[in-house]
This record gives sequence, C-alpha cells and structure tokens, in this order.
Amino acid sequence: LEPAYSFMLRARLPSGVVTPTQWLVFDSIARDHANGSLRITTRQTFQWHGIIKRRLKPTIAAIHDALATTIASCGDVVRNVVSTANPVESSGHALAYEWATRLSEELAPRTRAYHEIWLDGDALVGEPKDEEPLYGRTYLPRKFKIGLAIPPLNDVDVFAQDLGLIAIIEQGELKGFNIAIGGGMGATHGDPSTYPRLASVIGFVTPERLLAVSETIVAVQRDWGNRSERKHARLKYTIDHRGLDAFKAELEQRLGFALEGERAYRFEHNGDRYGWIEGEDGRWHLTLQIESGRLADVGERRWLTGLRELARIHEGDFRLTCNQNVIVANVGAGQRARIDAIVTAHGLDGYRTDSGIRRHAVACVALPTCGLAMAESERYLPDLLPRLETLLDVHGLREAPILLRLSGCPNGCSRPYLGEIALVGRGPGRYDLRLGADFRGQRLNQLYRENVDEPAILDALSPLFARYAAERVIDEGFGDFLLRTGVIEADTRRIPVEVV
Ligand code: SRM
Ligand code: SF4
Repeated sequence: LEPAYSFMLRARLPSGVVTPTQWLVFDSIARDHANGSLRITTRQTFQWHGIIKRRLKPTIAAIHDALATTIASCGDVVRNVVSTANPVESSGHALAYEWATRLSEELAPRTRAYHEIWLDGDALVGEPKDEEPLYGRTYLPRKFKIGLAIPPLNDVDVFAQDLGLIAIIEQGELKGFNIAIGGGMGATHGDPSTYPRLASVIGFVTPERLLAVSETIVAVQRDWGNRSERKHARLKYTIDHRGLDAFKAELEQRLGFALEGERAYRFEHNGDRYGWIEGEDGRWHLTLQIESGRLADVGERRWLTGLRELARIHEGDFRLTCNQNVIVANVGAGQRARIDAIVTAHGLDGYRTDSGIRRHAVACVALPTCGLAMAESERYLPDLLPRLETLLDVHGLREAPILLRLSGCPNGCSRPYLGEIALVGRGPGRYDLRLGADFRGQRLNQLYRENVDEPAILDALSPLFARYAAERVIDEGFGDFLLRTGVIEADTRRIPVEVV
C-alpha cells in the first residue's frame, strides 16, 4: 500500500482557444479522473486537481488525444503563451492567435522523453539524441512567460510578463510589436531583494523579426540568468542586476540589428467585457464571468454541466481569458437564443446582475491544493465579496468596476500587485492589504496595511469607499482616485512609459 498521492495537471493552450470537441474531453477528464471540476487559470488554460497517481498517465494520454498537451505548462521553460482574447476584432484575434501559437511551438522543448514516459513513445536509450537548440542540457534558470496584448485591451496584463508583446495594428494591418521585458509578480515576504516588477518597453520589431527577437531574449536570459539563487533567477532580476541598457545591447549584438523605437499605443483596461458583443464580421461572442475560474456544479450555478451542454451544441469555439473567464465565441445570430436558454437554465447569467467588484475579482487557487499557500484565496472569495458589497452598497458603489485580486501568498498567481484592491496572504486569515493599481495594468499597487485580518481590512476600506463615492471625478477608477487624493503615492520607478 502506498500513500494516496494526488496531482494537479495543467494543459498548454496557446491563446486559450478550445474547440467544443476538446471541451467535452476536458470535461470528462474532470469528472472521470479528477475532482469533478475544471479550473480556468490566470494564464488562459485549464487545470485539473485531485488526479491520483495511477490515473496520471491515462489523463495525459487523453489530453494528448484531444490535440492538446501538458508539456511546458510547468517547468523552467517558456510557459503557455497568452494573448488578448479579443473575438470582436476577429482579424486582430486571428493574428494574436497565430503569433501566440507560433511562439509557443518555436519555443517549446524538443525532448521526446515526455512522449516516452507519458505516451508510450519509442524508448530513448543511451546518450540522449534529443537536440535542445534553445534550452541546451540545463534549460532556463527559471520559468519564462510570454504574453501578447492587442491595445486597447490589456486583459493579459502584458507588463506582468517576462516578455510582453504589444501588437501595433494600423488600419487593420499588423505593423509589428513593441517589446517589453522583465515583468513578474513573485516576491517573498520580508525579503526586499524580491519584488513585483512591470516590464520595460525596449523598442519595436516588425513581425518577420519577432521570432528571432523572442528567442534571443530567452537565450540571453538562459546565459545571464542567476542559476545559484532561485529567488533571483527570473528575467526581471537579470535585467535589474545587469542593467536594462546592458541587456538590450547584448540582445542587439546577438541579433545583429538594433530594435526600432517603440510605437504609440494606448490601453484602456485589463478586465473582460461581459455579455454579448458583435464582432466586426457579424458573429457574436458571449463572455461569462466565472468566480475564480472554477467550473463545478455548486448550488444554482451549474458551471460544469452548463458548459458541457453548450459545448454539445456550439458551432464556434471557446476562449479562456487571463481573468479566469470564458468567451463562447463565434456564434451565429440565429444561435444566440439557444445559447442564452442554456446559460439561464444553468444559472450562468450572473454577469447580468453581479456587482462591479464581483465581476472584476480574480483569486488564485491557494488552499487546499496549493502547497505554497499561507492563507485562503479562492475559497475565501465567496465570503469576502458579500461583505465588500455591503460596504459598497452603503455608498452607492455597487456598479463600480473595482479590480479585486486575492492571492494566498506573495508568489502572486492572481497578479495581485496589479489590483486596485489586493489581499496577499500572510497566514491563516491574515493578509497584506495593497491599494492603488490602475485599471489598465500599468501601475503597481502599494502596501496599505500589513498582516491584517478581515475586520481591519473592512475598517480600512470603508472610509476610502465613502471618500471615493463623494469625491471621485467622472469615470475615475478607484486606484486612480487613491493616487490623485494622496492616499497612496505613485511608485514612479516602475511605471512603463506610455507613448500616445
Ligand atoms: Fe502560479 C507556483 C497556481 C499563474 C507566480 N502557481 C504555483 C503553484 C504551481 C504552486 C507550486 O509551485 O507548488 C500553484 C498551483 C496551485 C494549485 O493548487 O493549483 C500555482 N499560478 C497558479 C494558477 C493556477 C493560479 C490561478 O488561480 O489561476 C495560475 C496558473 C497559470 C498557468 O496556467 O500557467 C498561476 N503564477 C501565476 C502567475 C500569473 C501569470 O503568470 O500571469 C504568476 C505571477 C507572474 C509571475 O510568474 O511572476 C505566478 N506561481 C507563481 C510563483 C512565483 C514565481 C516567482 O517568480 O517568484 C510560484 C512559485 C514558484 O514558481 O516557485 C507559483
Ligand atoms: Fe499558491 Fe501562492 Fe500561487 Fe496562490 S499565489 S496559487 S497560494 S503559489
């Protein structure tokens, strides 16, 4: 008899695009092999929790048979490449999807060991014959994340990525990408040598140079990254330790050409837009808000069953978002009523009536499955939200689209340092309260109360909501208000310069 180990599996789905056929397979994996739920992550993909050891291999095989994979969804490699889930401008989304997929494929590990171990591929004997042209024998010092945003949407939080790509599209034509490097969220409590950092924009490249530039940035990090102190191994520390100019000079020297100057862009927000929206090609897209991305059948909201029913009749595709939501995309006008009926019948239409803060809440998994959690996050959100809503109601702020992010520890899987309000776990029932990011993913928040419990959090927020209700100017976000009125001070060191 051995201990009943259970595991988490994560798929790699560039751009978060899922076909209805894949959805049905992933759904059956959730019910047959995992804990009965599917979890949409903050990187636009699915996780399954509670897979017992002997089910790992058949589960990975089932994911593979559905034309997806788990390879490089974890580890010191380029992770799932995310991109703006923007079905409205279908040509823009097609471009984003194409480039995210190409980057994902080009920068994936070449090893066949995965196939041998998990998929009963040919045995590898003797010296490994695999060529790892990019990763070599020792891979990267640490994980490496790439995100592609199409302004004005910054739903991927492009400045939180090791490599952020900002698409520059003029009159429908893709001109190229601004390159932003060195973003990252993770930190350690009490260790100021670790910190969240927003990516720095270093220039612009045309599409035909994107793969070379991306691969060379990964290669410089491979060679320059810190391999002796894991806490300092991410690209953001390489850049801060060696200097942004030195990194850029090395990049350009290896490439043999200089990057062009960055192009103008403007982000409007980093949240999702809920409900039905008509795309430029006349197809319709329905964004549903899912609390913490957890698809399960709980009470009146039967997410797992409802989405399964949708997948059975849907003729378009699904798009997972980096805010843990799903878009039922590419729906013909004639199909809308059928889809609405399923949505309503399964209680998935909360987006119509939910408060602004509920619609913009993101929580990491944390307990019970995350071994690094210091406090609750996903399981705490349903308790916290009604208490915040009660406070907001008092001040007539029910509709205010305030960006709330919860993380069970400072690793920052919900990108909490970009929340207008954020709780970062310290210990059971205790959090750092951070305030004042913007709504566009371009400003980090600040520590406001350290290591406090829920009553202290609500006490701190209540007078700020009162002031916000009374003193805000039209369309002013909560974070911007806190900055303008001096409740928090701007961290000018790490704000990426926006060129308009
Ligand atoms: Fe994360 C580790 C969950 C997005 C920063 N993250 C973990 C682990 C695997 C815990 C572990 O290492 O044992 C968590 C598994 C929990 C569980 O039970 O499922 C975990 N991270 C998640 C997910 C599922 C959060 C969610 O609720 O959606 C996200 C999965 C993304 C994906 O599909 O690939 C997730 N993690 C992020 C993000 C956000 C992002 O990438 O946009 C970040 C911040 C960005 C960044 O990387 O800087 C993030 N996760 C971390 C870190 C800190 C890394 C650092 O540089 O310090 C760790 C800890 C580590 O790597 O040692 C971590
Ligand atoms: Fe776990 Fe911390 Fe990530 Fe939350 S932020 S999922 S607690 S590692």
